[in-house]
Amino acid sequence: MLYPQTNLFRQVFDLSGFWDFRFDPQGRGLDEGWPEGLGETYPIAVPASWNDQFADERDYLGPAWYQTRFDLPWGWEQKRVFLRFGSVNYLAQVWLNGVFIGQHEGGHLPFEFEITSCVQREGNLLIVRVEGHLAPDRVPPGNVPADPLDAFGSANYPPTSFDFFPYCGIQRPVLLYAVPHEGIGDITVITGADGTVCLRVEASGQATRRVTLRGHGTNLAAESDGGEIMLSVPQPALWSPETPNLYDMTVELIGKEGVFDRYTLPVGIRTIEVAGDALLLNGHPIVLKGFGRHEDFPIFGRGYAPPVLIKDYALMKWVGANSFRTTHYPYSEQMLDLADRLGFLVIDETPAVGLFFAEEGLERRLTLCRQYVREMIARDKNHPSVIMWSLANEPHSHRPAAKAFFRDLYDLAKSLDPTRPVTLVSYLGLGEEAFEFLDVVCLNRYFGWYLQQGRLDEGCALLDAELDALHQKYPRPLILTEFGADAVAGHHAQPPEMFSEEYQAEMIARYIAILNRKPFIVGQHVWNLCDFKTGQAVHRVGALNLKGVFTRDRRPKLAAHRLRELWGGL
Ligand code: GCB
Repeated sequence: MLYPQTNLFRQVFDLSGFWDFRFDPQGRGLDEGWPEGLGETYPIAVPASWNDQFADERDYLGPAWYQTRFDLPWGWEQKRVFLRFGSVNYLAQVWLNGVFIGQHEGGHLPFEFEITSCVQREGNLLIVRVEGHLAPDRVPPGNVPADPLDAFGSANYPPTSFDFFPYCGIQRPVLLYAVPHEGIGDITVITGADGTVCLRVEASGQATRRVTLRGHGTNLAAESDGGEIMLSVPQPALWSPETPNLYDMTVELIGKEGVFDRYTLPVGIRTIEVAGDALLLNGHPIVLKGFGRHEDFPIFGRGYAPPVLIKDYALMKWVGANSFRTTHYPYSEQMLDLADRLGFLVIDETPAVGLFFAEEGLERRLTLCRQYVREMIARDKNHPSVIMWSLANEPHSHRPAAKAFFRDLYDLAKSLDPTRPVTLVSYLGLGEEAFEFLDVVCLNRYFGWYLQQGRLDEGCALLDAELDALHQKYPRPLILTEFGADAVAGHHAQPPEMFSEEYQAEMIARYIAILNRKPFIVGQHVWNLCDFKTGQAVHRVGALNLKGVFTRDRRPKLAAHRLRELWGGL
């Protein structure tokens, strides 16, 4: 799926701004004809979650309705016109000029509708109904009934099956874009460390495909009438965190009258593979140092907030990190563009967090997970920064159905992208049977926090032993994808005790010392880069998870300084 762009043949128009908004707690909108106009409304900023924009309604999860009007830019009558949503959480239903044009389930991934036949030159009325209820047969699930098999159920409020606030609304940009009637549909780029760049271009219409690749002293071109196109870059400037070299690639379609469509994208030449216990980037072992994170900021909620992205990269670089996981859903496309430019290694994760495997709703959850795997890979396959797909975070895999569920998703991911390792992130450890076929073992651990509370010696000894046991059972690279402790900024204790900055810093440093001793550990991701908003629960003071090494407004705690020493950000 290509991100819309503007050039001689294509054009993008961003509908971000203040839209009209209306809550619909009684669910009257459909009966009262709101698809044709909302009547009385209040202004709302788009994109941004709705929850923190008003004085009340923080916990209201929908339905709610959005409305905006637009005219077509000049010259678009000759084009195909699409409407594209970057992310709407959770269920979106869309009407244009009173006509229902489609719906999409699941946040954090883009969807689009062709509107060529129903868009007017002037006075278009766009209406979006959004609904974010938590339900056991949605992914991620919510309102999950207690399960006697694994003592799991939703206990917090709102009743999520995950530990972050279920922000709702239009959270990423809504774009209107125009492309030629015949043109480039999709591009897939696969690179080799020897400098081969292999391209698949999907296009409609009779055309020659011309590809040019420029940068780092190279200026190559190739043409083809279909099928794959191969380029070979002599002495390639490979992409890596230390040298995030990108080439400019341009794909053009040429017909009888000349060029009639063009698309440009940055290309990083690199390989990623698992070999024995190692994770190899361009044939060399790498160790991921970084974080789990959240798209989370006061007032914006989970809304796209460009300065926060820049700040978070600056903080990660300051600490010496080279990597992050898109916990627990795919991040904005802009975040990945920046990862390509700035040299970060990304584990890209689907929104499948907190899955459970009771019979009821299972088929539906699997269907949704398949959809997310497809949509994520279609969106992110061309980013050199993305080095691994994560199918899920902390599934409650106690029932036998879990293994077949993940086998299905693993095979799907591999069939769509045979070039990247596929994993899932587990808290079960030895009991996670999907590790039998996954390429990399990813584990979250909080010994010395949720267990062995206040007893770091005991916790660290357990961690040490478990990592070895896990590696013996599943001999492949292992990443500790989460570890950390809550710390109230400004709370200090000597000797360290839980919730003090000292305890958090010491726990993280002691974990890292253990990880550094084990050659099969190829990654250490601290939970979390920043404090973030959660639902209400006794263990979430102020409805915040305080495991950030930075506060929610991005100020360092002691642990950030300690990490900087350990990871060489100094
Ligand atoms: C986990 C989850 C993460 C939570 C974290 C915690 O294992 O993957 O979503 O926020 O623990 O702090 O409890």
